[in-house]
Amino acid sequence: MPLSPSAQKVQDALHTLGYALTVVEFRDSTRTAQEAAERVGCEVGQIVKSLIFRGKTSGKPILVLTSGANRVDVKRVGAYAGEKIGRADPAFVRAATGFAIGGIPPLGHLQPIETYVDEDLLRYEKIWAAAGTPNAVFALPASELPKMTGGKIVRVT
Ligand code: 5CA
Repeated sequence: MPLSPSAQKVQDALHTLGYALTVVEFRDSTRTAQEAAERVGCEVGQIVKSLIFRGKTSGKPILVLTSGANRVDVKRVGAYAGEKIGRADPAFVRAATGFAIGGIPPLGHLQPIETYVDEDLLRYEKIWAAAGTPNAVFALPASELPKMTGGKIVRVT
């Protein structure tokens, strides 16, 4: 089965960056971390949640790549960003990334986005991230995520 256009965009971005990683698209939903973990058969903590926040002063997007087992502390991440941050609405998320909520990938966005990587993800050897649609994911070695995204490794909880 060919990938849907948004999943193909992520596959192309991976190949362009030189990663031999493969996007997998499922018939059933991988919209939530729980569903994604069920589809691929891993712990929910091994799922990368790609969450877009908005700087309350700058208005710029901020991407937090967090373990599916964690809840982001917005005060903590705001301190790293140097301003208060809040959850972004779906239209802002799409404008910043080119993708819809539920399929936001960690890379391949319309613009470079300031990125933070949850240190807890690095406890795992293999992790899975969304790949452009609410049915698509790709597996990667956790150690590759910071380099792949230009993200800063931080505690987010
Ligand atoms: N495909 C899965 C696993 S990789 C996935 O994308 N998970 S996620 O956590 O990265 O994306 C879903 C997240 O989007 C939810 O945890 C929630 O924080 C956020 N979200 C869901 N609905 C909205 C909404 N209406 N506005 C803003 N954020 C939302």
